[in-house]
Amino acid sequence: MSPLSFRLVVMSPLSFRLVVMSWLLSLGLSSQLLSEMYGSLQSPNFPEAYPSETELCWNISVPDGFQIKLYFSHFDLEPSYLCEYDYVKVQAEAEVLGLFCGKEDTDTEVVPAQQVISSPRNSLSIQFCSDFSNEERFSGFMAHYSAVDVDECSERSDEDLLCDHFCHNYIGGYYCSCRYGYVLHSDNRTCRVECSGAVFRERAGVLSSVDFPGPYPKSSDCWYRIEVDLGFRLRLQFDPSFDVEDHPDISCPYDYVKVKAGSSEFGPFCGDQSPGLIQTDSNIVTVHFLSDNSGENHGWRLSYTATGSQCPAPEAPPNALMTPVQSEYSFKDHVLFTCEPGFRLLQNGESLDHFQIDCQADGLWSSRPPQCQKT
Ligand SMILES: [Ca+2]
Ligand SMILES: [Ca+2]
Ligand SMILES: [Ca+2]
Repeated sequence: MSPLSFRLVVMSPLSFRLVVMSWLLSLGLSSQLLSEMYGSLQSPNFPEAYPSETELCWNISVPDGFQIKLYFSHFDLEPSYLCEYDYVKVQAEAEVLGLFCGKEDTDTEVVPAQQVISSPRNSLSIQFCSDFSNEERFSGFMAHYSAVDVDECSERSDEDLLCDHFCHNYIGGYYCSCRYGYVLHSDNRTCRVECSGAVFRERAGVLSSVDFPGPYPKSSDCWYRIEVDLGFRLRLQFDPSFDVEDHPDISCPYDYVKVKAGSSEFGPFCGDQSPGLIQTDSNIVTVHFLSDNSGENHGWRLSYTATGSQCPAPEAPPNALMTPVQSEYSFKDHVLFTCEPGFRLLQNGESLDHFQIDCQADGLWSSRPPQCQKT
């Protein structure tokens, strides 16, 4: 066990396990684990000549959020065609970052010289191999490594890890934040909105996805309720401009709009085809809009109107005057009857100046028209 490994033993149970593992490995594979934030490694007997028939491996592992920078302060190995005799190989996750031998660069040999080798992630392995001879007494190598912070905000390699709005780098990690009005989702990267709870009570109105026609927020679950007086029926008209993330084969697996009216359901809707006009039989409609954690789509907008039940056009009895005269009458419309001069108005045997009937929620008039009798 090397002095470096021995120092690790007192650190933590995890380090202890790793050291034991590396010690066991070293019995067969001569492999050593380096898990400090910085350190050095060297060929056996350095700065004396390295032994022949030797294979050694150093595995450097640092915490997530760091990468490893490695450089060689000394390098002197036997030169050979494509480094087939003695060599140092630097690898990260099965990718070879460097294969070195010799004392200086030639057509077929590469030395690390001044270059700093960076691991893509938080691990790096260095392998040293010597063949059966070292007659010229090459002195081997000395290398140093250090863990450096990964600036996740500027690297932006993995789209799934990107912050939706703002990214803040710190040493050993990063965090995301959101624009005003948005809240960070529990995935810690997408920004959602609080968009539920609104109740629309006017007889006509407009509702849309948040920020329409800008891209709608991710990871959001929005419930909109339209509620008008009993007897009205809600009619929804979606704008032709409609853009909700879809899938070519599966029906709306990511984002969708659904409309619920009484026992009827419409949707789910997604894609770029507007749902158009939806006539419901209900005075209460719920619009549900769900978005997942990715995609940039422009969303939707709809305008709604409440129409009352239709009553049949009443017929004015002889010698009666009726106002207003319309082609259609619907819920909450009134009609007022009076009689021509020389006639009196009679309703249920009562003599009145005028008489009003109302179009009711069920599409029937509140009463029959009155009679006009000659005085
Ligand atoms: Ca050799
Ligand atoms: Ca960082
Ligand atoms: Ca989406």
